[in-house]
Amino acid sequence: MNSGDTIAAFSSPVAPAARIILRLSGPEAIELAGRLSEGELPEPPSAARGRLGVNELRFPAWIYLFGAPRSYTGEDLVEFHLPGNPLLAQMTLQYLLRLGARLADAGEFTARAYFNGRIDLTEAEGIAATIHASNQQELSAARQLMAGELSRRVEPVIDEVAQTLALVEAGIDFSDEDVSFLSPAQASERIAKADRALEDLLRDSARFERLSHEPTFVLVGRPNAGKSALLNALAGHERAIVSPVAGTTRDVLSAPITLARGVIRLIDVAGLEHADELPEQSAADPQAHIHRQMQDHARRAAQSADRLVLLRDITQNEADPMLPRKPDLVVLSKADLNDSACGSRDSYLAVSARTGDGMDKLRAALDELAFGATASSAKLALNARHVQAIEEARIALAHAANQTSATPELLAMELREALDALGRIAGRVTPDDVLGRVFSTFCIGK
Ligand SMILES: Nc1nc2c(ncn2[C@@H]2O[C@H](COP(=O)(O)OP(=O)(O)OP(=O)(O)O)[C@@H](O)[C@H]2O)c(=O)[nH]1
Ligand SMILES: [Mg+2]
Repeated sequence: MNSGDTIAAFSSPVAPAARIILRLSGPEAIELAGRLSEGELPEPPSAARGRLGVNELRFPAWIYLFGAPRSYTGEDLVEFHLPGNPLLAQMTLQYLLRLGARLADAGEFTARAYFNGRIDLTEAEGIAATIHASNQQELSAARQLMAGELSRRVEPVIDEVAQTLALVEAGIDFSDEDVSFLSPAQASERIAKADRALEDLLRDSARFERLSHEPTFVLVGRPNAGKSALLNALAGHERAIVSPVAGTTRDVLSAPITLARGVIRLIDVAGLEHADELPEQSAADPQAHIHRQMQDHARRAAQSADRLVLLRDITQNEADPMLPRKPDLVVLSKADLNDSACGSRDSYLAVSARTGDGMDKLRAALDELAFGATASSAKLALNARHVQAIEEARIALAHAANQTSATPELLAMELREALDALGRIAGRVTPDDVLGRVFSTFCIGK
């Protein structure tokens, strides 16, 4: 990444559309824009409707000029809003590359913004998270990160630890004199306060890794409970075979289900049986072998699911199958066949894949299980890097808390370690490999 270059890339999809956006950033950006433009360009910051000349072609475009350092990247930056023709857009980019611009790497515009001090590392990660967000909750969590919310919450903790460290170091410098800057009790109190703030931060946050994959929901139940019929009804198409024969589903099947706030992956597996119902183990019997494998696969899928949904046939009075853990939701199937003989089952969600009864309620319940209660406020998104830094800081603080009455040098060392870890969150002391990882998750043009 050489910030002396002028880089160019599309920052919108290159597809037939109202506009295609081409970005140019670096020391030559404004000069190159001038060479493309037919007329004189106004001084930045400005927006001008002009005509561009690319090879023999002349066409209108909006040209936005931003002067360093007041731009997204902190450098001279130009945005061309081109007519939405992909061929024309590609020709314009190629032309700029021939004039001396270089094609931007993924995330390079944002990396420049970081290196020029326009944003800190957590804001850069927020931008990446926004690009990759696949549901509303992720989007609002990413927005908060982008807006610098994490840095704002870590900043007071850094101040607290830094002040404590300064007082401890002052005590070391003046150890010959009879002055005390910080009593052990005061040191403990300050350390405990910093640690509490970090604990709160972890508690109030969503782990981005956990949110950012499609949550998996496994449908479990006895054979013939109606699992495959329910999968089909939720998916809106015939994904799985449905039949009155128990043991229809053998493999693990799945379909994406779009709910109000995002997409989950719903997995349908073979009906689970009780251990005593399994056919006699006989190595020679291929049927028994298949049967065991079906049960194994189903149990393994249930074990690794994010959420377990147990389906009970409303017309049967059967014991539930053995499950690897308590189900997150119990649903009664075939509600259309319900008769009063089955007694009151009001406390469970009853649905019918056949008539669609109860399906809206089921969708709402799945949505809540996947994306949290609707009323919950947008959480702050933490990724693995943030969590690791916060946890390292807390370990150092715990060590420091044990050293408040010991030699001040040891206490200072632990506090410095906590400060280092916290500094890494906003990228104050960040090694190159961490930066590489952060920016590699971007797409080109950002
Ligand atoms: N009336 C009614 N019948 C249903 C409903 N859902 C499923 N069935 C019937 O119940 C039988 C079993 O349905 P499946 O979806 O194949 O059940 P399953 O749980 O996938 O069964 P296995 O794959 O064999 O474990 C079929 O005959 C379905 O037509 C429903 O909501 N109402
Ligand atoms: Mg099935």
